[in-house]
Amino acid sequence: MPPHHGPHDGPDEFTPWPEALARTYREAGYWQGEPFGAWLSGLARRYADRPALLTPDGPVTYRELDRRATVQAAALAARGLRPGDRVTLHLPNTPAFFELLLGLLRLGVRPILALPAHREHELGYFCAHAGAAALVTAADPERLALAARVQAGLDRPLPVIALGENPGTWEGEAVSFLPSAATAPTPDFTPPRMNAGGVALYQLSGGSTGTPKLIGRTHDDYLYSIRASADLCELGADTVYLAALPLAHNFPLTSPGTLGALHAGGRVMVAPDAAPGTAFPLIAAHGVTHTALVPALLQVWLRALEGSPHTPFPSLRCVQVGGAPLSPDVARQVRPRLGAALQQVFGMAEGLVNYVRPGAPDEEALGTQGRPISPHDEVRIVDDHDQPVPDGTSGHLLTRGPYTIRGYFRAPDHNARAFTPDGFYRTGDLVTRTPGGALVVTGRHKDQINRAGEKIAAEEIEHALLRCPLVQAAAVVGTPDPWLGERSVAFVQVAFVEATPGAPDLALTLKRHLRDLGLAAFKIPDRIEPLPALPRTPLGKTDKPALRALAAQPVAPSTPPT
Ligand code: OOB
Repeated sequence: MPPHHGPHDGPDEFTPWPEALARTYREAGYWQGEPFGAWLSGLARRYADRPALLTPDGPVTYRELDRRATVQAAALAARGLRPGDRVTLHLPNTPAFFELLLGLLRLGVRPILALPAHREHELGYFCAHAGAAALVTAADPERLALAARVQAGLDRPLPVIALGENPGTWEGEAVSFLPSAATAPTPDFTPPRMNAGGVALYQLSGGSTGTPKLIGRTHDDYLYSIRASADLCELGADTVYLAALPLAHNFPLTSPGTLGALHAGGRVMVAPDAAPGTAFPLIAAHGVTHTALVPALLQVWLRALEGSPHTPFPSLRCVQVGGAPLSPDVARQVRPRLGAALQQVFGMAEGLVNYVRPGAPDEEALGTQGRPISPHDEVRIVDDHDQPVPDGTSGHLLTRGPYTIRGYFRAPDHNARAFTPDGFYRTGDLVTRTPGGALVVTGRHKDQINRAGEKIAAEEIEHALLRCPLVQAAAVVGTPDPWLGERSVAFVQVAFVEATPGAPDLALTLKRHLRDLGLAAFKIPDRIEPLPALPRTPLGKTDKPALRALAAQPVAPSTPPT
């Protein structure tokens, strides 16, 4: 019988794998029919009184983490959340993230994993698009003010559930404060029965379209990627994993990330941010063995260690780097400066994750982005007509497999373009395959900017710019940057430019416009340049290659429009 996905899942909401493949994945032992709640109970039995989380208030054992998840599941149920509901989860990097995430998963409520940098533009969209039953956030004044703005922007009531004490600054409507589970008594709560083939949570697509896409990951597929990643990365009970990147992102969450470290019986330490001044003392104090960084942060770490005579962290074994292209020059510095092995990771929230295998020769470790997790990950490298290219030639990466989605949530038109008829996901990445079978990312075909690992869909920013009455046309492109990988440049054709002395500069006006719309700060273009008209292709589309060339010039011409 095909798996049941949940009370709200129509065909636009979840695209199942074909039954024959689903059977293969079950028979191979990838999909174990175990939902997250049962997985967590299993960890609590297996690792019992061992520390799971290292927190400023002391260690939290596996048994205690399991208990706290139950406390929160019961508390969330008492606030009216029901299995199958969707909520937007917007939390900072704190250990309490795990009691809430695991509490929601145990209750069968599906969190949309928003990033800390998201603001009312993104959070409002997720809540509206997904018909969220609540916005779950932290009870700090800044997040509460943001939650009130999200509520105000929606045309239906949105309950807010805020973790922590009421700071007395609430300005919105229905809010309920959720005490920390640490001191709460264990409730009498029986978790609902759940189908592991159903959606557990929603990851977010980096995307290339006007609106972000939601990625429904099932208990079965997500747990498979976590277990397989933890095994492949050789995590064990002696692993101490430092989460320095935003906890909700797929890389630090599951590749193998915090959940992989927990699966292996290791310890997880959460850094509030990834600055050397924050992360370095934690690595030293807690004997961190593994961490994950994007290339831009790796460069910040390496710079902070410049001139240091010896490697500073005897415990550190492996630094994973992924999310954006890593230059071989920077890659080469990891071992001598950090005293740890470099592991490149090339993954995506939609599924497929590639790892350089531990112990791989330097040539592969420094110069490739690894190989897929699973023998059942199917990878096709094709030309513009979907025809396979010979090995060693760059082409579009298409993929399907036991943990790669078959369709985004409520996006039928986009799905028709983003997936082939036989279910391969068009990643938008250009890659080659080495004779040894490893993938090398050579470029990108999607209209996206990868700014320090944070993905910006050009179209989303273009739409936002067009909402300013001054703007007649807008195009956003990336331009290479030695530190961030890429910076974003917006070219705009404007109705007029105020040349009055003292009048606000156009770039400042437009940046303020974007901020006022509530866009995440990383999406605000680094540069905004007026052009008399945007260059067009013969077909009348914006000529982005021409704009990229323009953006890469040392000083882009800023001729006033006519
Ligand atoms: C990870 O996930 P997303 O969804 O934020 O971004 C995916 C995209 C990829 O399609 C690719 O364009 C880029 O990010 N990317 C890389 C890369 N890793 C990701 N580009 C070059 N080299 C790499 N190593 O970024 C993500 C998810 C799980 C694990 C690691 C990264």
